[in-house]
Amino acid sequence: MDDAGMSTAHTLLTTLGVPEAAFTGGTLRARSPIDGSTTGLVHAATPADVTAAVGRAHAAFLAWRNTPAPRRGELVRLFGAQLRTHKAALAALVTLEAGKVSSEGEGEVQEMIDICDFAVGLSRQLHGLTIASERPGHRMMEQWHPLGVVGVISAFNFPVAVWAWNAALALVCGDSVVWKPSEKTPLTALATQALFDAALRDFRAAGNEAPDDLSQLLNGLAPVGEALVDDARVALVSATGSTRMGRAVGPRVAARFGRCLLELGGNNAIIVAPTADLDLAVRGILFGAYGTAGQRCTTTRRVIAHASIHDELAARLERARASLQVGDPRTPGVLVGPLVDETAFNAMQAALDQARDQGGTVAGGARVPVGGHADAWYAAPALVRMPAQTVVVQHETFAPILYLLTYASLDEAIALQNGVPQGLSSAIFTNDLREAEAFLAASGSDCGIANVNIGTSGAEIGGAFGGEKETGGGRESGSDAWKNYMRRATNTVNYSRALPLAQGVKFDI
Ligand code: UN1
Repeated sequence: MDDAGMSTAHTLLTTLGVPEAAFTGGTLRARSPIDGSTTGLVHAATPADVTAAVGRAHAAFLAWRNTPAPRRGELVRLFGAQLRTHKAALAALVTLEAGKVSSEGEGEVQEMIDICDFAVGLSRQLHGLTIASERPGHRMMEQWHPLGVVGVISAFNFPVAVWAWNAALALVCGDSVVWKPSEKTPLTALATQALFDAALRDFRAAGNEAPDDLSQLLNGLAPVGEALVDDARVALVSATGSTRMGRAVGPRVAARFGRCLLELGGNNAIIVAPTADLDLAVRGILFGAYGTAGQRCTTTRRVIAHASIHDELAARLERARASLQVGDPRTPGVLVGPLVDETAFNAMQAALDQARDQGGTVAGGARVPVGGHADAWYAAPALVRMPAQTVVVQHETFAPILYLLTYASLDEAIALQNGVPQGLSSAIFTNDLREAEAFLAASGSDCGIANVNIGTSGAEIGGAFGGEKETGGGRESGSDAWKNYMRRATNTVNYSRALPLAQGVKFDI
C-alpha cells in the first residue's frame, strides 16, 4: 500500500465529510492512476444489498413524489451549494481517482453545479400541455408525474458529473436514486454521497421534510449493477459506459418492460473543410482528441480533412501533438494525464498495432515513464494517418489516438463521418455557410451532437446529451431530457352534461 496516495485521499475525503470507516477495511481497492497507489479499501455491496436498497428507495419515492416539485428543487439547490463550497476538494479527488488534469477535475465539478442550477429552475417548469378536445365541454391535458426509483450506472471517466446529470433531474422530478458507480472510482462516489447527505441535513434543518434513502450509493463490482438492472422496482436504468455494457443492460431492462437511458460509446469525427480557420480547428482537435487522455465518450477520434488542407493540418497537428506535456495531472502545464489502468494502455497498443497492419502511419503512442511508477500508465498521444476508414478506425478505443483521413467532396466527408456504428458527437470546421448547414441538415451528421467551428467534446449541460446507433439513443442533461425521469398522464375532463364519444361513435342505450 502506498502511503502518499492513501494520505492525500484520506485528507480530501475527511474534508468532504466521508467517515473513515467508509474507505478503510473494505475489499474494493481504490487506486489512483496517477501513480498506481492504493487510495482506499472500500466496502463492496452485494446483490442482496441492492435488493434491500431498492426497497428503501421505493419507500422514499412514495413519500418524495408528494413533495411539491419546487420544494424538491430546494434540496437540489442546497446540494449545489455544497458542491460550490467543496469544489476544490472534490475536484482534487476527481483528479486523484480519474487522473484528469486539475482544470478538468474542476470543470467536472462545475458541470455538477451547472446541472443543479438547471434542475432548480426546472423544478418550477415541469410543464404538460393543454390540448384542444374535439368534444364540446371537454378539456384535455397532460401531466408529468414522478416515475419511481432511478438506477444510475456510471463510468470512471466522468465519475461524478454523469451521476449528477441523472440525480439532479431525478430528484426534482420526484424520483429516488440508487447509484452504482464504476468500481474504478469508488472514492469520488463516497464524497459525492457525503455532500448529498449534508445537503439533506441542511434541507431538514430548514424545516423541510424528506424521506431517508432518497439517494443511495452502492459501490461494488458488476453483480451489483446486474442486480440493479434486473430489479423490477427500478423504473429507469440510466447507464453510461461501453457499448458492450449497453448491449447487456438494454435487453435485460426491456425484458421486464423497464425504461432504459443508454449513453454508450462514441467515435466522434471533425470534418475540416477548405475554408476552415485552421488555428481554431487545430485547437479544437487537440483538446478533443488528447484532452482527458482521450478518455471521454465525446473524444475526437477521427479528423476528416479536405485534400487541399490535409497536409498543412497534419503538419500542424503533429507539431502540437509532439509538444503536448504528458505527466502528473496535478502539475501545472501538463495537459495529458494517465490512462486509467494497464488494460486501457494495452488496448491502446493493440489498436495502434492494428492501425499499422491496416496501412496506417503512427506517430506517438509509446509508454511515457512518469515518476518511475510501475503501475501508472501514461502514453504519448498518437496521431495516425490512415489510407481509409478501416476496421480499427470504426472501433472506439478509449485512449488518445487520433486517426486522420482525407476527403474530396463534402458528401464523401459526411458519408465517412456517418460510416461508423456509433453516433454521439460530430463537428465541422468551415466558414462556408452552405457546408455548415448541409452538415447540420437531415442528410448531414447522424449524431446526437453536431457542432460548427467547435470540437466534439466539452458540451454544456443545457443541451440534451447523447447519441444514436450504438451510442444507445438516450438523452441526458438539458433540454427536455427530464421527461425520461417522469411518466406522462393524458387526462380528459368532461365538464358538460352529455357523454359524446370521440370519432363520432354512437353507443345509445
Ligand atoms: C462522458 O465522456 O461520458 O461533452 C461525458 C463532454 C462532457 C461530458 C462527457 N460534458 O465532453
